[in-house]
Amino acid sequence: MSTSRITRGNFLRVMGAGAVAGSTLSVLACQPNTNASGGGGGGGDPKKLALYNWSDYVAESTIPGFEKKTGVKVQQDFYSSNEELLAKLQAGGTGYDVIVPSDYMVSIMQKSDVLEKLQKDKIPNMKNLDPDFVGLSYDPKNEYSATYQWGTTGILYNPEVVKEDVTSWDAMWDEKYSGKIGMLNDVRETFGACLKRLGYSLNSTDQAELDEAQSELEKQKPLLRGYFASPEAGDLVVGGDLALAHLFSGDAFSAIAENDKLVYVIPGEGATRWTDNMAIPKGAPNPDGAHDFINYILDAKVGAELSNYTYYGCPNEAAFPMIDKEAKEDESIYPPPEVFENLEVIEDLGEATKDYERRFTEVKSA
Ligand code: N2P
Repeated sequence: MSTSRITRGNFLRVMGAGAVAGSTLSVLACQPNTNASGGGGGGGDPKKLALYNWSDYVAESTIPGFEKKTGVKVQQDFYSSNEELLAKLQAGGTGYDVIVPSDYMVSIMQKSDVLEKLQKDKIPNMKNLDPDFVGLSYDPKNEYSATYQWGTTGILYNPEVVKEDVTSWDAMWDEKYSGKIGMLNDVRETFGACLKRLGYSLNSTDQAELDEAQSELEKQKPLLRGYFASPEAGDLVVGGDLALAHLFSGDAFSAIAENDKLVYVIPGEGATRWTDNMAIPKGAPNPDGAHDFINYILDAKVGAELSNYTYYGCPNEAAFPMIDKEAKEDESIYPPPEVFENLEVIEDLGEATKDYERRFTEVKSA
């Protein structure tokens, strides 16, 4: 297992996006967690912590470091979309202590009453967060969440098959690559990419715009190899099954670590910029351990190790001086202003969420 993710710089290629290299992360042992959760939380084994996270989202040192420091053993399970995480929590009894929802999902979860309020006095390292990542609209007082990492969702492609610079989402609709295109199995991301391609906001609730996006996704579907989870899409590009994949930036960088000819781009029409956050689900068996874990992640050194490994954006101001220079200078991680301005954050659309879900189900079953 390699410890350094950054082996070379291969900077800005297309529309402010570049490619970087690093090593892949081996996923920690994953076993289903079957602890029952009690109503008000607590009551679990204080020496165990259940983390429910996106895959490839901790450094090699992150969990062993916490276990060594606290004597608390961490069990990690994985999900691949915010909607999967929400469904799991709503089904109840997950026994998870810490989860990592994105921006809009923090808002949905808070309204759905599945989150515990954070006890800020137990998270003194909150002060390390960059002010740009504190008090965001989805949780203005950080009552429920603390920022973990941030990144983008774009396109990874193989230039040996796609012999033109990819600058637009149009590439994902190009018949030349029929059968070699993968989109995310993620309602907001996939509708979002399509809405951006059409020049609309990825938070649109305009029925005419959504009808148009749905019809475009239905047209795209026969060209697709499928809808995938992001890490799987990266693997399929590496393995040659896909020429173009819609995926999260860090998963693209993991794929590039295996084949440095691959390129990650943020299409010119714009894309998603997301912020993921640590939160504690209602009924967490070990809320004290959960607060300790959140505080540990927000430590400057731990935060730097995390972002140096995941190759996502570091929201920890105190950690920033320890972020690898190559990463800091990489515009596919920290996009320049003209690219950044084109990125949009997915918002909680309230009732319209159901409309998106119905439409995505229709697309997938078309
Ligand atoms: C981590 C994926 C992060 C997530 N591999 C998207 N919000």
